[in-house]
Amino acid sequence: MTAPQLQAVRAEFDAELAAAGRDPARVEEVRIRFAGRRSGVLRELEERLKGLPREEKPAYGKALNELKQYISERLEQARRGVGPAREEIFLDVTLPGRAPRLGSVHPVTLVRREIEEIFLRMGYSVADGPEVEDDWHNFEALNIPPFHPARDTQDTFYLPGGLLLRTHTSPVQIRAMETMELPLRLIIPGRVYRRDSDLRHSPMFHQVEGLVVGEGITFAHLRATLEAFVHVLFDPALKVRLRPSFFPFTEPSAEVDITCILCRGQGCAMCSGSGWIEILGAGMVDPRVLRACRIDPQRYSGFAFGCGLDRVALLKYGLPDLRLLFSGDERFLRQFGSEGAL
Ligand code: 2U9
Repeated sequence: MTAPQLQAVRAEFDAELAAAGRDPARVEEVRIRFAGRRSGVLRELEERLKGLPREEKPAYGKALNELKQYISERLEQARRGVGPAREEIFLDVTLPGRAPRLGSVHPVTLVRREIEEIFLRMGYSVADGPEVEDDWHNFEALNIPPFHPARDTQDTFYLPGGLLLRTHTSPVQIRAMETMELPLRLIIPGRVYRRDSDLRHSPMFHQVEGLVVGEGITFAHLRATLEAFVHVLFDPALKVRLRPSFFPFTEPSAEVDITCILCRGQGCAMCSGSGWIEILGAGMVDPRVLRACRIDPQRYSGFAFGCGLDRVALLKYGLPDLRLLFSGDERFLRQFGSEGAL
């Protein structure tokens, strides 16, 4: 056995190890065949060393040791699955790194934060309250008598024990008026629930409501506040229109329209040709509501407003279908702000 013959053994080993790939059982077969203690090829070659003429032993011994070292290193690499071939494939340091996937901020959250910011700058506080409510805070104190259609089982999710899922965030304002000192300026964003589900209605949706109570609060304050609000939220060039309306908890009441943000008042499909889009409901807090919260309507007055956050998100981002907001579809959600995702 000469050094070139050892080269041949090495080539044979390389070929078999390459054929074994990353299959641990096949790598083990190669190990046994070449490095097995009893009958491996290396063991056989060691035996032959003994029978060589004296002068040939050093050169052969050295070459055999190198081969043993090589085989043991390559087997170890193969067992760990990091042979040179694998490094060449998987360690291309010129490839761009993989960016970790961050979440994105839901469009309704974006709109809620924006609205909160606008009112915080006007001196308001942000409040919240329970989503499971009692009849008093959700209806009675808001001047919604037992026969009012808003109490119809079609609209309200009733729970055992006389409780219900709040149908608006207004009960939070009732709780605030019952407990907080006057004057107060609050906005309340939150989830509300109604038994309604179609193209434009979801059984859970989001509202933001506002309430100001103090001495000398007038309808002019209401109008100026809502104009400032929609000018910052949408566009300072928008016109704002108040239409007389009715809500049990406000008197007088109004529905608030803005110039259609799609056609700028020309008339289009979004505004049904009218040039106007309804964006808010509002009014002066009904004296009966103030009295229910033990506030003297002779001394104090207040205004309130309400707005559907989901609808604002549809308008602001030009979305075609409310249900997109609740689909959880990542392809949709990924398109929205990812800054400081949490
Ligand atoms: C108190 C007194 C008055 C809140 C108001 C509206 C008018 C209104 C709707 C807008 C779209 C609900 O999400 S929506 O469907 N809201 O039109 N909300 S006034 O008035 C209050 C609230 C609390 C104590």
